[in-house]
Amino acid sequence: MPSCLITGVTGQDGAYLSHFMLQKGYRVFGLLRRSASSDVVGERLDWLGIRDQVELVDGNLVDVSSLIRVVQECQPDEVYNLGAQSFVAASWQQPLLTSQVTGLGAANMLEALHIARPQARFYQASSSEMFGLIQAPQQNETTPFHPRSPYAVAKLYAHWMTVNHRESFGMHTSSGILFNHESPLRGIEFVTRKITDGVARIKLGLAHELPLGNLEAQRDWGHARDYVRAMWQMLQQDTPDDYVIATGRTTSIREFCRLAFGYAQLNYEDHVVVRAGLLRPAEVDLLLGDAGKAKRKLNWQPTISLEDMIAEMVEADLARHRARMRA
Ligand code: NDP
Ligand code: GDR
Repeated sequence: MPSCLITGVTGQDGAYLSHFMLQKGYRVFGLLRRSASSDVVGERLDWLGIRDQVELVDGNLVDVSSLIRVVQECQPDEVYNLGAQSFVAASWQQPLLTSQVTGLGAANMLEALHIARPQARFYQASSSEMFGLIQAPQQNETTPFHPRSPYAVAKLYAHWMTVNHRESFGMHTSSGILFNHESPLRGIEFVTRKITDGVARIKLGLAHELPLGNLEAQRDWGHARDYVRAMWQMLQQDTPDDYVIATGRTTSIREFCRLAFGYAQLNYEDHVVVRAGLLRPAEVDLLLGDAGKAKRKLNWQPTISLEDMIAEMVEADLARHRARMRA
């Protein structure tokens, strides 16, 4: 039975990837950092009905000794490094923590593998945020990077450490440069989920307003279910490499609002209010990915449209709030 270790297993992608890997017949280990609120840990795994099938092991990305121990214990064939302080806006408030977890954390995981299991295949969760102040209208693997936040700077370091372990030690390390991907399991602080949750609350009479920041930023949004498949596909290749994963369609936050409120027969203009406090010190105005390489080499393509994803997210948030109202 092949095995994998997933860091960030309690996050959006960790949950969907665990589900995907279990279906593929893997034994799935998930790195769990200690928390005082252990009763709510694993909510997303519960949502997907796989909480009991994922083997949780204690460790923290900032503690390399814990990673070495976990790797020695689990002897994984594949390691997916999804753990991060992943909220861009918070990275200006906590730049050093972000550097330690999102940047050095990846280096720690790579070193743990280098020491304890160099033959394991490694996936690094790189990000379209690394393109930042974009240097080409559509971004692919050859587009130069220009990070715009402490988060993106940390991701860029992790990305190059991944490339460097491949080039220096011949390790099978790949980096997926994933554009934004969402789902009903997206954290509530990210704009898509904040909007679909807001739509649900407004529709059910629990709120009237939805405060947002920059409505004109544009993102290339896909569905997390499609994107975790690409992670696995990358590690099945004989040769490790870097791949952009994106839909090739970009949409503004304003248009996302129009679609999400429209799905619930609401007009976003009646509810969305712009708050200056939610603007970022430096913005990434536009992201639009070209996943041509992934299509050619991995035969990967997205299958879920933005409209279908929005419908799924709004329905899930309506169901959550209805359940809370009944309780
Ligand atoms: P989430 O924010 O949902 O999940 C982050 C995960 O990292 C959580 O499981 C969290 O654990 C864990 N984590 C945080 N700090 C540590 C630590 N010190 N040690 C171990 N684990 C830690 O992120 P997503 O699932 O959305 O994203 C997965 C990865 O992909 C991240 O690295 C993100 O930066 C990257 N990415 C995401 C994209 C997206 O659009 N979703 C696009 C491109 C890249 P806990 O539950 O304890 O907080
Ligand atoms: P992003 O996602 O920064 O692209 O990073 P987020 O959803 O936070 O922001 C997207 C865009 O929406 C604008 N925006 C708001 N954002 C939030 N969170 N809240 C608001 O109220 C709001 N109003 C407008 C932002 O300014 C921004 O332009 C995500 C994360 O998952 C990263 O970890 C990942 O690497 C990238 O996607 C690709």
